[in-house]
Amino acid sequence: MNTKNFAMYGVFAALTAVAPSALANTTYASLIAVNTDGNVYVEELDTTVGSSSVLGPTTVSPGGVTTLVADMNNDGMSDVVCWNDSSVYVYFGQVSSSGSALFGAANELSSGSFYGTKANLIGDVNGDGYPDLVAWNPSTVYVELGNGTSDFGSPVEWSTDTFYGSVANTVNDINGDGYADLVAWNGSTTYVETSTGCAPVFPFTTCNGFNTSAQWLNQSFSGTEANLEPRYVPSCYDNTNNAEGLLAWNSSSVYTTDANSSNSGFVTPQELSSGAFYGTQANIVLDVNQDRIADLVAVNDSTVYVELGQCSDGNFSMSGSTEWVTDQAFYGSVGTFGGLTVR
Ligand SMILES: [Ca+2]
Ligand SMILES: [Ca+2]
Ligand SMILES: [Ca+2]
Ligand SMILES: [Ca+2]
Repeated sequence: MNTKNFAMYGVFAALTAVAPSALANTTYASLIAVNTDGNVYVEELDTTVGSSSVLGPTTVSPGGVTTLVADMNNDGMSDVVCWNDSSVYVYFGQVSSSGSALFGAANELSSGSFYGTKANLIGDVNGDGYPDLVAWNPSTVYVELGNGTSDFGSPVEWSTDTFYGSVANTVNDINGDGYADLVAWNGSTTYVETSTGCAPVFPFTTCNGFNTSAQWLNQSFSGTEANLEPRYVPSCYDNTNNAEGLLAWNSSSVYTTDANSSNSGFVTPQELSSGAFYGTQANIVLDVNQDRIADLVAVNDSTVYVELGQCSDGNFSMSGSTEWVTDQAFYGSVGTFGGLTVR
């Protein structure tokens, strides 16, 4: 998982190498607040405790089905994805300077009926580097493969199994093969459908899309505050696999689990953080201080608390809770998301 994080920083390095003018730009770990009136604000977090900068608004049309934040075109800046039942729009993040918009004009990624009744998610299921749209129904999962910029084409059925979780449904690369997988969270069991990376052609003669489901964890694992499958879970640099893990956030504990060494199940969950620590508005995994170690961010109405991930002699721990932003009302009525912005 940290390999991907290193790769992310590698991309920034490459960009600055070929575009000297970009040296003036700074990347921020940011909170992105989307409101029902369409106004999107960005709060750029300082890498050390202190004041933060609130920018915006830029106006979008929030999705009738869901609104998400992801980097759809792989330029290192988060984009806002607004998902409706018959259209999906992206507003690409752009380098902002004083007076310029944080996000560009609406760009239609998908047209026609396309959404799931269980979950609507973004993940790179075919491993080409471009995030894809995943519409999850109780007994079908449809995918529109991303190309970064324009119309994603028609939805393709990647799974025809009855498969979903009663607590949460997420998509990320669980077994570290580069293809994002489906994870169904039930609270006392967790099941996975791994991706083959191959888009099936009806009637599934070419490949399976997602493999049939397998139980990966047979014990209680879910959070009352958030059930996340972050791009990377807090860990030290010497992770031996690239798989991404699960994070269950409760009001007074945060647990994580990760794929076992054979990538066939989850290891016994470990407690990352104990004691009361959660946000009433959002609970986010983000690298706030940009040391390539994931941190926990708890967003309240007017405060932001952070627990920094830290490594010592290969052992991982969380710092205590720190009030990172004080007396700054910042959250979105549609949602508050973590991301990267560039200014
Ligand atoms: Ca982007
Ligand atoms: Ca893809
Ligand atoms: Ca995978
Ligand atoms: Ca960090």
